[in-house]
Amino acid sequence: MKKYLIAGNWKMNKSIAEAKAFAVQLKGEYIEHPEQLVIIAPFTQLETLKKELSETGIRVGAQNVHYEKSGAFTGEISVPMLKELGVDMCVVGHSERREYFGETDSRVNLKVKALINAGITPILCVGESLEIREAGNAMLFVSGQIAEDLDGLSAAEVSDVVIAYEPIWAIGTGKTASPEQAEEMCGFIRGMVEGMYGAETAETLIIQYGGSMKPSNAPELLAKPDINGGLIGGASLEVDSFMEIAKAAN
Ligand code: 3PY
Repeated sequence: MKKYLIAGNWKMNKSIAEAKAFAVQLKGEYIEHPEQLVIIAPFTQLETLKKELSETGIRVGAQNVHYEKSGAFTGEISVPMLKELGVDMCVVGHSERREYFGETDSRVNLKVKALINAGITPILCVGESLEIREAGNAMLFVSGQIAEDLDGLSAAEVSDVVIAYEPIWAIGTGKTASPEQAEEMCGFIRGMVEGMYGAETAETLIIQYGGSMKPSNAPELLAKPDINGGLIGGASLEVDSFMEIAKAAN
């Protein structure tokens, strides 16, 4: 059976009360595969969401982490701090962090390693800008990101990583990659992982598409063989649209 992971990336949205209300409403839904769902929330909401969703099988993730365990890093949150809250997953290398906060591939690599060592699943985001795509270099660029971001990891460790392909030109622009464009890149990523880590790792790897996924385009995207789910921005903020996308994954 094809594996799916439907992740709602809330970005910098919602109060604690709003997060709780979302979780309460979500718990009222009939969810066939709760293990396929994860809410990626701001740090302030993680404890509430973990508590509210504890009996449901729905997982909770963070949007960023520091790779050092502790120290003089004002404003940062470490892997053990996430672990203490029972956080299951953590996004790393989202294009917004790369663009606005100077996140480099070498830092992404350190974060991926620190998360894997602690048993938290990294959702590693990669993706090209419009300029790079139009120059015909999208695959070259994405393969460079993946090679650096996964540098030094064993096949077993890579099996614990989720990769999210998020073309930058489809984030917050309302534009979505066509199902064919998304499948082409996700298939390319799987092929690359096969070349680096073997067929078994590549076959079981969860590769998500992200970038303006919504109820209207999710069924076609999620039907593609190499797309195992979505990293969903705006459409994950409401239970109804999040659930519509989740249902398209079955
Ligand atoms: C988007 O869909 O806008 C995202 O960036 C999801 O991570």
